[in-house]
Amino acid sequence: MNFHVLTLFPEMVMQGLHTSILGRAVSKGYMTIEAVNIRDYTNDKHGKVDDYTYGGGAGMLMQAQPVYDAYWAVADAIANRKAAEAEPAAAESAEGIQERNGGSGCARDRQPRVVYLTPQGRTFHQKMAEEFAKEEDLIFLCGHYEGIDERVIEEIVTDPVSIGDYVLTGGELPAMVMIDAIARLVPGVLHNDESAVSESFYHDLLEYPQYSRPEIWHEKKVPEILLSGNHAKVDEWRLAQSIERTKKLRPDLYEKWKQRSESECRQDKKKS
Ligand code: 6GU
Repeated sequence: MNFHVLTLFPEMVMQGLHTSILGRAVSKGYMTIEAVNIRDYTNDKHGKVDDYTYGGGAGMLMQAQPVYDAYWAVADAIANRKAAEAEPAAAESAEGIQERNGGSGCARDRQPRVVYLTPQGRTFHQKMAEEFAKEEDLIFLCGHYEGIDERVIEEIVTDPVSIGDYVLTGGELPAMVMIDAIARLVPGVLHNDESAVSESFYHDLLEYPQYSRPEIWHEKKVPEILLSGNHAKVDEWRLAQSIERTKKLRPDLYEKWKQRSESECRQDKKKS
């Protein structure tokens, strides 16, 4: 998986995403993260990337030209890489792939998805993370100031996404949130293959409580069943805890889970 982030603050994205688990995943080669500075692509001789909005109003808007050119630098690099992978000998001649949207070359199968971080987008959730995790390349477009000129958004964005109903100062943090959620689903990124599926939101249930040493802490004892060594009983207890927690803390998720398990139960009955 290759993450490409178009931003005015590349160092923020790179620092945030190269620590801990994601840092390890990058150095082991399970994924790449590149932050492209939109400012590097402006045609303005003073490096300007924003201007006042037509019609007036507070704040500055990111202009279309630098965003568009930064996008095409990334999209062309991806297309060239794919052409080189498909036919190593043709890598040189693939350099001129400039026919945008189409052309006869088989290497250019499809434009990569472009996620625009905006409070106006669809709200991000686990199922979307699972869908995005199937892509080979993902481009994230981070706006700042009052946003980006609508015309370039219309031309390049495939997926407007929000991370919740509150307002942030820019798209960098939301992009980092999304990349974290998507990256942990990429094979190899997490050490224990199990944990990607067993944690909260898999099957709409929250995770059960967990305990480590010591057995007694602040006069609180670890539940006896977890010390029993009976794996079937432990699994049963954990599922019951997950259900109870979800019902109490996230009644909305609990209803979803209940509906789903009831309908699965009916289907199983039909089959037998
Ligand atoms: Cl994706 N961007 C901004 N600026 N604010 C947000 C958001 C995104 N999602 C929630 N609030």
